[in-house]
Amino acid sequence: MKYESVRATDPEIFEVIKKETARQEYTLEMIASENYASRAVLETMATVLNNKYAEGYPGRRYYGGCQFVDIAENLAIERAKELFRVRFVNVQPHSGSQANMAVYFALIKPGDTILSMELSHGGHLTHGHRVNFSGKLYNVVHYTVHPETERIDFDLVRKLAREHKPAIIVTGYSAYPRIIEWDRFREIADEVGAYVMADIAHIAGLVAGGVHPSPIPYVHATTTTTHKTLRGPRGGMVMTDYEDIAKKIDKTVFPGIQGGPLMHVIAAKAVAFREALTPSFREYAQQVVKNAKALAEELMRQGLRLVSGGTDNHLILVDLRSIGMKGNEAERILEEVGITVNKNTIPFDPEKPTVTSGIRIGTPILTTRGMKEEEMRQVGQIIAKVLKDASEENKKWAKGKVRELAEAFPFYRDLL
Ligand code: DSN
Repeated sequence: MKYESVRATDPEIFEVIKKETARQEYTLEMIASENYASRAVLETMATVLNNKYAEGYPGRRYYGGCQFVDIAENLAIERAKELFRVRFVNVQPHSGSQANMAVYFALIKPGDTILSMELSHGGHLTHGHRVNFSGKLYNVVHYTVHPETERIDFDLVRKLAREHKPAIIVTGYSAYPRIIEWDRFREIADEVGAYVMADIAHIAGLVAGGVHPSPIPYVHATTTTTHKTLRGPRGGMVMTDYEDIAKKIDKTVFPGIQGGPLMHVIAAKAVAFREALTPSFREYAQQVVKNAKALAEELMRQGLRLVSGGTDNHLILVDLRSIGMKGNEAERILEEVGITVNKNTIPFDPEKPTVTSGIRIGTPILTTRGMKEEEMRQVGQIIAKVLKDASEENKKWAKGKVRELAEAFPFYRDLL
């Protein structure tokens, strides 16, 4: 039996762990921002490294006894540098939001203008949404995708940049299925004297694996989470090739916005980066994209319209108006049959964010489980069939097919 101590101390939480492990094992998780971390990453987080205070940076801490956690943080930094071919890395941000906060606080002042993608077109709350600190502290101007191509509207980005003279242009998205042309952002930023920040939280694993161009040579600062396509522990990171910016970011992360770093998580980041430096991770990243393309093709073959007509990365945005359905309804039906996705606004969505006209589907987890194009075609058929006709008979069939696929690709079975 796993987790004996939790069971003895807290049977209720033990039950939660057991049920969530079974849920992840026996359903098809297709939330584009999630992944299944390796056993080594999970084990590292459940260690005594959790106990250590280490405010400061390796060799410059405010506490004694940091000699071993210093090794862990230095390993995380050096591996991240190698993985992303970058000169300076801060591995302490607790999350992607804090990584983004660190860049804003380091580079721009309250009241300055941020030029970023509209949330409903694939942006992120921390890219200036009014309910987020970024929208409250800064003047925010949004660009969108082009209404016809549904790809970044660079003419609009240039026009808005010239008009509003932003202090920073933000790129990198949470629901954009296409390659991002970093050089075009830098060209516009240089024209108006702005910084460029790339938030690669979603595609970090694809960048590391060489299947999406890296923003590092083009932007002033790159932020990421470490748990999405990168497949590490839940956390954030900031990277830059500029020494002066790196110094400002270090001071902003600590003591500016955070206290003690999560040393167990930083050590797990080091483990994940070591895994990501292997040839098998490059194969994984390639397969994530191949799988997304195979799934996209099948969904389109079944008559579902995809935003921008397909995908270049790990995610697909389905425009459910093509089958007369709303995002919240589709999310519920798919969850009922064991496929987890999230409702998502599509560009120029007429529906509220709690309803939406779309769903976002990602392939990182199924690829981690070992599934390939053939399984993606089957998943596409299941999704299309139940969404087009959610009859009891179809749902029963879909549940059976989902269970069969999940059982054929075990991942956390021995933890049950
Ligand atoms: N929650 C993440 C996502 O799902 O894309 C973004 O923070």
